[in-house]
Amino acid sequence: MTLAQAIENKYHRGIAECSNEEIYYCLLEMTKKMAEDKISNDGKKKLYYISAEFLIGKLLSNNLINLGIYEDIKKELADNGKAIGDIEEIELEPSLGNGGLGRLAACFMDSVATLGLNGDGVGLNYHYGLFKQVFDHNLQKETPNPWITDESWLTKSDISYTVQFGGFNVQSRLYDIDVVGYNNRTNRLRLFDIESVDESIVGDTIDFDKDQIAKNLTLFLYPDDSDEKGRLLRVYQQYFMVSNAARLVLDECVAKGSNLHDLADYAAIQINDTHPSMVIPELIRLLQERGIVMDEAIEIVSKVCAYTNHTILAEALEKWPIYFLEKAVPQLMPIIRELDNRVRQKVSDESTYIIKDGLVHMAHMDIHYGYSVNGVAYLHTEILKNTELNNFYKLYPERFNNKTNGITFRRWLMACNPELSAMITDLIGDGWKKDANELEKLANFMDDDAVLDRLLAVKSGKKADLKNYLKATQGMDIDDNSIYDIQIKRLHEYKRQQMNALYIIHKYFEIKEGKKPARPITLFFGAKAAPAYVIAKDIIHLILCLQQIINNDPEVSPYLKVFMVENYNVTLAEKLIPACDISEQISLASKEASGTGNMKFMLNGALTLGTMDGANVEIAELVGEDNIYTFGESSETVIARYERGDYCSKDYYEKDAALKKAVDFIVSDQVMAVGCRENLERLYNELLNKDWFMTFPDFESYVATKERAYADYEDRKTWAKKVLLNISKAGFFSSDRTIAQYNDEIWKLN
Ligand code: NBY
Repeated sequence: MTLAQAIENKYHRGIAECSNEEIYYCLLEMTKKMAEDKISNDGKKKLYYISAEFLIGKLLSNNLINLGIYEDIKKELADNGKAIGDIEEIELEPSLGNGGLGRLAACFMDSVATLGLNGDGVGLNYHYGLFKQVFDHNLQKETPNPWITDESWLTKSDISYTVQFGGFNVQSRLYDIDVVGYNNRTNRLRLFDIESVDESIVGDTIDFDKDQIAKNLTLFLYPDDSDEKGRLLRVYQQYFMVSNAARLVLDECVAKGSNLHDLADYAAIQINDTHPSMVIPELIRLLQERGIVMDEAIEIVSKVCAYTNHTILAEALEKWPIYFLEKAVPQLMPIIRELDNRVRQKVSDESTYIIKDGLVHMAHMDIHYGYSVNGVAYLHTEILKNTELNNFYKLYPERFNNKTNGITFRRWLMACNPELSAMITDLIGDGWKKDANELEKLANFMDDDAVLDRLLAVKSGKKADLKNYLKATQGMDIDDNSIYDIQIKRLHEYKRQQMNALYIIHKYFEIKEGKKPARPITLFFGAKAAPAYVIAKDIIHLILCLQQIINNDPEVSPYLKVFMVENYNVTLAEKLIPACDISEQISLASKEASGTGNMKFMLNGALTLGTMDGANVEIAELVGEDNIYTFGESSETVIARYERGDYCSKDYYEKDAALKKAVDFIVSDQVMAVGCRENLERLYNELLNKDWFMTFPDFESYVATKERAYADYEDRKTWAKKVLLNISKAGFFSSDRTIAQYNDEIWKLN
């Protein structure tokens, strides 16, 4: 059916006579129907990817592309005076995740379907998602982010379970979102909700009554965990997620013919970080309820569950107090104790026990009772094996494996950068869309001036698009002749947005002193800080203060501008990434497990400025040192310094005059005039007395390397060659490759 026919059927009018909203809802209906025709449950074994987050982004364009009708629809709309970009604006972005982990889950679901594998994602249907970020007096404020409308991608199913908590029950309801593979099957994202959810307990802020579990359970993702009630609510959420997931798995497998003893032939469960870890004891409990004895239940579950680790930051490896679990999910504690006792009987290394000092270590349970443990980039997995999880590696070396992350090229190139996609297809055909390694063929054009010129022209076009978009949506005045230097990711000290901010101050002084850059520079930031993460919010405050000071300084702003976009999300990433020249990946070496933004930027023709951390290491290896800007201390140096525990940031501050000047500016009268003393002083003191993420030792090499990148930018032809080389090597980072490896080595679906 054409769009015109669908519109005629629905509204009895032509496309040109419809509002953008009417067209959007018609397209929604049409694509949903087409997608649903491709759902099946074939293949004996099925993957269940359980995750607290699926940061799926808007779905319209993505689904049109994957159904193969994007170009036709775009043309039909254009013929009727409508722009597909305007229709996209109607859709609200689902706010079901917060950063890399959630976006990875979304890319993975796309690739699972695209590879024709039978696999669903299982998670929660948060009504207000994370939060909507607004800036007020240079501070982040959090407001609810509703995204569910009457007609949406969600389809209500007839699946519902009674979930038992200590002292009360709730009734669940499953909603599905289609996951449309590229020219392939449709899988589903299965999002559980509570029937008794009550949106009305939320007002204008993200505060709500945390005691009313039966009303609030699925309202927010990661409710504020700065107090005990917030943390307890997360335990309720996690159990609700996995209890529903476990029952869905068992019901589907039984329906397909499993006698449960052979569950591992029917299901593979991937535990995405520790948030779904309770699925292990819950499955054991449910198998026992269905007549299987404990010994065998444990054995079955250990053949079904596999665990992915996404971080080596200790604070993210969840440990729940026993009394939390006793209160929220008392039925699980006897099983967790039994699992711990079995470990104690066979293992002498106490550091691996599940229960220690009144805490339940979720990752320990995953590793002892799962059949696979994977890290998300080569370096990260090595650190897990040799340092962080070394005691477990010694017990189970065969369980450890690496799966370097990937991204879906459908969303992160075809949808967000049709101009570059078209250029690539003109040069090498469209085989790269199914086999990303074909991008290597671009290397044949390294000395073709016309190709290099077109590449630069495509980039200029995307920079102009971004300028126009941010002018229209956020009132920003951007010079598109400037270098676009972009850092977009969650705000965390280890990611070191503060180091970039110190560079900006340094540059500001240089310009004031008459040292003007060869070309204007625009520094972009996009980041949300967790509501209770005080220093992260202080860093946002500093960046916004710098934005105000610098952009309004007539001496400096022709050469340097700073823009922190408000409410950074997938939709904004899709606009920012294609426009980027320099991709900031400057985490403290050893701390960024992988990063996936780094891959998206590379694919879209930005050069990486980064430390040898996470997947940056693999990018550097692929492109060679001339085509990436790396700097800073190695992960070995950093890990050794942490072990010695002798880092003193003040020593660096005293030694490096430029650094000292930049740090002191944070508490200068000039910044105080636009900012809050409390926040700025706190940040200043944190850097001077702690600087846990060691920005000071890397500052000098960061400045020098960034300057080198800016200088290189002026040789446009050499720059274009570096860009082309980066794109040609990006194929490795397709999530199709990652998922093929998960399947070959972990899930083994046929
Ligand atoms: O996972 C990220 C890593 O930082 C990044 O390096 C990696 O590329 C990505 C995909 O593997 N981790 C991440 O996004 N983690 C979280 O968002 C997160 C959220 C909540 C909690 C822990 C981690 N939590 O404990 O509540």
